[in-house]
Amino acid sequence: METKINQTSIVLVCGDITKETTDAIVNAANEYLISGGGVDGAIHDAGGPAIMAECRQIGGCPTGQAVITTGGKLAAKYVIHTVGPVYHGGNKDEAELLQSAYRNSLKLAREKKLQSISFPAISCGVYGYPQKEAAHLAIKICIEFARENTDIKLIRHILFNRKIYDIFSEELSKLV
Ligand code: AR6
Repeated sequence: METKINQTSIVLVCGDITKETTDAIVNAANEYLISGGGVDGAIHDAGGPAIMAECRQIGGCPTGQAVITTGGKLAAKYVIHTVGPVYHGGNKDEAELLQSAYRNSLKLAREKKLQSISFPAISCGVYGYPQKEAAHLAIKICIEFARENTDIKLIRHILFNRKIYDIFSEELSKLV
């Protein structure tokens, strides 16, 4: 599924983010930047140890913030590591922190003059965010960013299975 906001295409696909060829892929990391499971483990496995070495140098990343490393052996030149919130029921600023994770990743990509970026469904795995609400916020932030900034031409959301792809598609249809 695809839509265009100003000069930015927003695309949803089912797939594996480690195969993406956008300038950057986003990692759903943890605050310690220590490789865990899920998409984080897959990115470090595919990208090789250089990414972890850079993460150690950086030292950590607070929830809602983003940092950047090179892409190691990945096709993407950069990995933007962001930390989504752990979902604790919705009253712990989770929505604001999830939006910040998307917004700060996009800002970092813009600062680095990147033109394309791929996101996984941040916080939608181990961190337990309700997927429909997470999808709504993810798409909303990307649409807002595309309305205000024209430098990133392509934002891809890489959804790991059909179920979450359908959830993101429904939210995208509602928001455009
Ligand atoms: N490509 C795209 N999406 C993927 C891939 C992949 N290769 N692998 C998994 N997903 P999660 P979180 C999906 O748990 O909830 C890690 O241990 C997955 O199906 O990776 O933000 C970190 O170190 C789900 O829809 O991230 C943190 O400790 C989505 O990616 C913690 O997990 C996010 O699931 C972060 O948890």
